[in-house]
Amino acid sequence: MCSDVTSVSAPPGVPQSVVDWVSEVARLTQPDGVHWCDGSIEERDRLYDQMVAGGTLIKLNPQLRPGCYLARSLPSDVARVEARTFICSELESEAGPTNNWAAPDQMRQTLAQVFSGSMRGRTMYVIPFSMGPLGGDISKLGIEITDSPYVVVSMRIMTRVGLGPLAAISAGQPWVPAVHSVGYPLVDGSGQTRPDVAWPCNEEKYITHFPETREIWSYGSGYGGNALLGKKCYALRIASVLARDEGWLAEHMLILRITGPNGRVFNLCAAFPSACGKTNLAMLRPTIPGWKVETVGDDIAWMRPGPDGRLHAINPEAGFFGVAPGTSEKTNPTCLHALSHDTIFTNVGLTDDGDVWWEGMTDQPPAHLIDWQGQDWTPDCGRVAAHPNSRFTVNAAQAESISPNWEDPAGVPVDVILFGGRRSSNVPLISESYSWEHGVFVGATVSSEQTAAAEGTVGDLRRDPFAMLPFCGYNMADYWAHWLDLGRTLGDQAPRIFQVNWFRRDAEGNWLWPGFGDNSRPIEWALRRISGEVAARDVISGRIPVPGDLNVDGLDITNAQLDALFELDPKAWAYEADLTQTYFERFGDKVPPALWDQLEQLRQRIAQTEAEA
Ligand code: GTP
Ligand code: SPV
Ligand code: MN
Repeated sequence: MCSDVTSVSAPPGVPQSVVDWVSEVARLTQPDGVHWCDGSIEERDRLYDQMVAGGTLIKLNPQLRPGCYLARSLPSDVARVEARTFICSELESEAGPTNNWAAPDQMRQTLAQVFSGSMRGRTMYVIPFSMGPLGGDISKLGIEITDSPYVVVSMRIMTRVGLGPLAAISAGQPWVPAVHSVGYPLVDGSGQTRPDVAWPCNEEKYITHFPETREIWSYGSGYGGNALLGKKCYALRIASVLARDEGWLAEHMLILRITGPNGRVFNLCAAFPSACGKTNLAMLRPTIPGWKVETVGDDIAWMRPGPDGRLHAINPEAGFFGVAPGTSEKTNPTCLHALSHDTIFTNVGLTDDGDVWWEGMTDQPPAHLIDWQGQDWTPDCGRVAAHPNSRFTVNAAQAESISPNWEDPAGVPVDVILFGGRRSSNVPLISESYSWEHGVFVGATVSSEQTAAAEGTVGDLRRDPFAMLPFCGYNMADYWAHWLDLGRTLGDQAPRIFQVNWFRRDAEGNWLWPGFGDNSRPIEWALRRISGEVAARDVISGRIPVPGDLNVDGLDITNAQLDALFELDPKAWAYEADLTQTYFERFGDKVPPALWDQLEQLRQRIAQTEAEA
């Protein structure tokens, strides 16, 4: 058992403050030993072998998926747990009405209890990591302590881990501490042992953030954003607080680079809620000639005003933790190809020849496979083969679309920002915001149909401002004010803002828009707007294409369908405006006056449209 400082045996040069923190966590959690991760391939392969031997991972057929593994989690641990996610600021008002708040002192007591002895019988891994290219001006450091080897190998794909980040920390750079335990000790307080299980976790879960002291403590889950603490916990919840204090933005956005037919390059960021198409858009293959797309990031953007006065974005991550179902040669070939080797799959189906399969991967499902819960599966068995939130973990460099600029520490200058969500009605295919303030209003009022990325009822419409509902580390209304402030700083150098909706349906429930590669078409229109090449029509939601300007060449779409994609019903919009008012009222006097003003202007546009009808 690890009860004294010396047994932590840190590598040479690690500052005493780091050693003290690791020792303190070891004293609390009482692991059998401490392993400082160096990030090497040997270390990774040792952990893979160990997890295969222990049943956590299944090695896939090396002929079909070299370097690939399958993990199956427990059915109770398949997604982020928003109800168990807490912002522990000193003041409840700091967390705001959209976050679960807990008093920091009280949460510390709870954590001290649940973490006490939680790593008994296990190894405690210390993972130094960098979010963003190591040493970059926008990048930041952290150390995750975890008792899950699955987390170690996943963090190695998703972030930059090991000796480089440890050296930067040792040189005195600031870092964020993040402690994770699956909460399944193998030895109890009286020394009784129990065998390990394939997916250790605990029914009791706490995903906690301390914004004032910039700490993360996560207990009870081994899955995704609950456990890979560099991702949502650090790069969004804690980073959004840092960003507010330091004048930048930490966003739930993909980043892509588009080169137009005349060689002009645009950089685009887009915020869509979880499982609403960021990974797909990040690897867009345009169906219109002359446009080329490169991927910079698929989930998170850190954006800062640069020396040129423009907003510059980096992808703080190094990998993709993406939704598997629906990924196919038709929808996202680039992504599918990236998954051909060196990928960890979680909760997908296992075919009889040792490959993976999920709903939507092929038109013809395999005749038999083992489903995500380890049971025999046939196409007619009435169950899904892959969990709807099953995911792949893959290094970003494996995408053939990855941009040569993706690791530029200075980031890429952002020309355009999209806000979107899943809306079967009301929200048009694309519309341009009238101003930065209007764009912030559009971002603040995004609502979207719930997906399987978190617990809850799939399909329920919920507000998801800036796609940040589960990820903003402070009061959402203050976050809106921060966006407005940043707009004033950027002035006429600010990116142009558009709202998009790929998910509109007709009366029979069919998609009105083909989506995927064809999303290049509305984006082309947005870029032509920025270049001043096309006019627009001013409508309720913003500026939409003049008929004929949206490129639908070669597309099998009727004029009636196009009209339906842009239909704006003033009555439905008036109803939504009322809902927005009620929504804003939840934030009391924190709502920036500029957003109330935007609501008033929206109501005027609705009234004007009704009067003209
Ligand atoms: P997180 O990783 O949870 O933040 O999600 P994400 O936004 O990266 O989601 P992703 O790109 O993985 O999309 C998830 C789902 O959206 C998949 O089932 C896709 O098939 C579906 N999807 C993506 N783009 C489109 C589109 O243009 N049209 C339609 N109809 N579905 C889409
Ligand atoms: C999301 O839910 O938005 C994700 C997956 O990107 S997770 O990392 O689990 O948060
Ligand atoms: Mn996400």
